[in-house]
Amino acid sequence: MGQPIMGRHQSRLQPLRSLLGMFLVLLLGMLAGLLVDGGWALAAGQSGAIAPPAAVETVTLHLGTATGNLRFEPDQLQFTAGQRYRLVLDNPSPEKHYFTAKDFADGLWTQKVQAGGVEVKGAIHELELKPGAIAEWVFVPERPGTYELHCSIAGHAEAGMVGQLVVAEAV
Ligand SMILES: [Cu+2]
Repeated sequence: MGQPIMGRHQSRLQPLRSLLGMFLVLLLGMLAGLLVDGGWALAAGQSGAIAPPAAVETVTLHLGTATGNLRFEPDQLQFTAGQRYRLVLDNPSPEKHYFTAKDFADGLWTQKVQAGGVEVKGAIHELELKPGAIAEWVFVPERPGTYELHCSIAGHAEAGMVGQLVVAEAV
């Protein structure tokens, strides 16, 4: 009596298992899709060259604060030469600010800058961010050193809107 019942149970479980398997495959596919949309596509750049997702490190910098403080948060960023970065700049403050770091920008290779649906390519020395703006800058620092960063709006650097960008030697 017992054997046929077990057999029936097994055959009922079989389709369930393959359904579970399909779900797993779907989930994995979705995760892979997310990875491609997130890091991989950004790393691919204009040439279409595919770089592995791990090659891009995201760093976030706030220009000003929501309460109107004139400072960068954080006020020091660390990079390593030869590593690809996606620097996400945003302005949570009620006024316009600049990311100005000419020497830093001279010593790197910019892949692209993206903001407000517009993608800019080529050399970048300064970025202006209006209140609420977000920009993404993908680049590779090439020259180790310590570089100064400031906001070039009159009075802002003097009020403390300065920072340091440190590029360490390639490992
Ligand atoms: Cu400013």
